[in-house]
Amino acid sequence: MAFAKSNRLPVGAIQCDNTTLSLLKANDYVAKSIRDKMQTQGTLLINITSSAGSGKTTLMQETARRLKDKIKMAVLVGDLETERDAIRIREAGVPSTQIVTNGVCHLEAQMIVQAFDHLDTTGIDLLFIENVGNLVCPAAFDLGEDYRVTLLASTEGDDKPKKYPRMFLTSELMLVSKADLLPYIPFKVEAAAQDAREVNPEIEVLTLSSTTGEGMDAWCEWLMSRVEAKKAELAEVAV
Ligand SMILES: Nc1nc2c(ncn2[C@@H]2O[C@H](COP(=O)(O)OP(=O)(O)OP(=O)(O)O)[C@@H](O)[C@H]2O)c(=O)[nH]1
Ligand SMILES: [Mg+2]
Repeated sequence: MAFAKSNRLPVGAIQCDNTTLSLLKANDYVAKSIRDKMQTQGTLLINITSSAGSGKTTLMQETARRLKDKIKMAVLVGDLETERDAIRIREAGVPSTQIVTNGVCHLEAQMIVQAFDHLDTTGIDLLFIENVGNLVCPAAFDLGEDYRVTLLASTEGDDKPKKYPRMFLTSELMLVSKADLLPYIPFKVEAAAQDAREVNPEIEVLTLSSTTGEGMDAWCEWLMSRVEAKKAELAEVAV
């Protein structure tokens, strides 16, 4: 019986994954190319995810103010519309390029590659990607990052890690943000941390406030130790 046209292969053809059938598989190939580029440059790449309004851009601004004189930092930031977040981050003193997704609810690896045409990452020690604000679809797309860091604001409720498990399963660090509001709302950090660890036993948890600066030193130390580790990897490869 003859095969359907879509299944016919010429004799001797190279067998490859049919990426046209799988968006996520295609995304993985592009993500690998980003990971390889960052590895070659010794750039630490961090994907920042959270619900809308959990404090990602404010955290980028405060992190920039603390680290911009110590290391070279840059931020790619995704939103459905407007350049507002990139403008805020540039005002904090680091290069930032806005990726406008025109309604797409997450960033994809191919969008990051396109953004590289507008942001030169050569010599950058720490590149952040601020993802589109939601805990659902950004979880599925690898952007070639070394670490995924998810903010959970105290105002969102401590029940979210179990309700949006994939995001917490794929994150290395959960940041409980807006800690300055904890005295006023019924959010239990330990309950959120326990749920996150039940989803992902490896996840680390830090609590911070970009407004008061509480926990910012521990966050910056977490970052700097990983920037140094990435540089050490590069030096090892060069030997
Ligand atoms: N009380 C308090 N408010 C904060 C803190 N961090 C951010 N905010 C406020 O929360 C609101 C949203 O902050 P953004 O940094 O814009 O949040 P975002 O996650 O970047 O938002 P999207 O990019 O739209 O998803 C702003 O009004 C901030 O001033 C914090 O640590 N404490
Ligand atoms: Mg933002």
